[in-house]
Amino acid sequence: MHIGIIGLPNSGKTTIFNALTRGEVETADYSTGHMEVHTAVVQVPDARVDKLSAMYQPKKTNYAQVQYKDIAGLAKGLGETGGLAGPLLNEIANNDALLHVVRAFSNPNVLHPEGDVDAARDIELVETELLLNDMQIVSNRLDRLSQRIGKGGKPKEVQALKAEEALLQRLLTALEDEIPLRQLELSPEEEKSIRSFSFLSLKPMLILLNIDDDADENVAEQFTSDRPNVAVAALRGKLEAELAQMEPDEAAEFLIDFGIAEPGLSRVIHLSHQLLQVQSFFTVGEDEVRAWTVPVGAPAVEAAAAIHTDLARGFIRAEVVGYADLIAAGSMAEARKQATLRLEGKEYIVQDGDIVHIRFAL
Ligand SMILES: Nc1nc2c(ncn2[C@@H]2O[C@H](COP(=O)(O)OP(=O)(O)OP(=O)(O)O)[C@@H](O)[C@H]2O)c(=O)[nH]1
Ligand SMILES: [Mg+2]
Repeated sequence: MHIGIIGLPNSGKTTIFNALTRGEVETADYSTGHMEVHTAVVQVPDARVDKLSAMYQPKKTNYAQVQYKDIAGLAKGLGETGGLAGPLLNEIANNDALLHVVRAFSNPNVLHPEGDVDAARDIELVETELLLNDMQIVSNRLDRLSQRIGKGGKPKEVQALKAEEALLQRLLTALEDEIPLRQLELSPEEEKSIRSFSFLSLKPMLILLNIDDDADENVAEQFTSDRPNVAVAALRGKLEAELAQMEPDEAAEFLIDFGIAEPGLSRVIHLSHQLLQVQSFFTVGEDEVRAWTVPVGAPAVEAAAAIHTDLARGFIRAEVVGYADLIAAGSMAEARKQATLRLEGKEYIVQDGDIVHIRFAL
């Protein structure tokens, strides 16, 4: 799962990035003029993995991973002037979801590019940049399509080009009405056909209000909308960044003192999972206990493919037991006796927390 952190200058993107990545070593840190990108991969905290690992005492324990990219350089007017082109655009486009950091902290010493703090305005401002960027891509493609269609060709090809034109026209109409593409109802085929454009407003977005240390996280409710593929949450960026630097004992005390129910890191990950409609399944053994991420609704054969394409190709059966059932049984052998361990076929819909063992032959 790749998540790109975007937002206006000084909104606290890097602060939030540090909070989320807990001072993990940066795997990339480069600056090209006004663009700067930090990348970090973090393990998804999961108590179930901890428990399975305690049960199996494996050589390796691997949590699911999330990659965060802190992408600086998104300023007002970039989408319009085509400034989102090139490396910056690629950095934003190469993510499964966007984490939009919105300034909601007051600190007068930190300059706001728009002059004052207004979260609702900033949310729209950044959204507009994404829309304008997509509009430009769609218009360019439509121009080229109409030229291609004008030239004629085999009926089948022309038909395909016209179908694409109709779809892109629909997208353009939405964008002109300031409707982000993530709000459209697209069929899986339509989604597939536009995937290569990497539209920014199509990406699920988590809006993260960066609030003051003493502010109430419930402010997020004011902004919560029923817009599809958008979630809103509030995080005390500076506080959470400090928290992320602490030793576990100290951090636990800090959480209680500040009434933080769940550290930002896990909250943001959980929200991202919901937003992206993905879930975890596990593989266990003496060698390795490992969490894997698959879309909600994925069949067993897709879970197999997530592990290795060979497992999907040679898929015979999946041995499956629910997490709670395995813990209740205490071992795979006992789960088998209790018949909570089942044999499932390719079409079985994987459930969150399933422990899966793929039987395969090549
Ligand atoms: N009080 C307060 N200050 C914050 C908070 N988050 C960030 N700041 C301050 O705001 C300034 C900018 O924070 P950054 O995290 O660098 O912001 P940014 O969005 O990465 O900025 P650019 O990369 O320049 O676009 C710093 O001085 C931070 O200390 C917060 O939650 N509360
Ligand atoms: Mg920054």
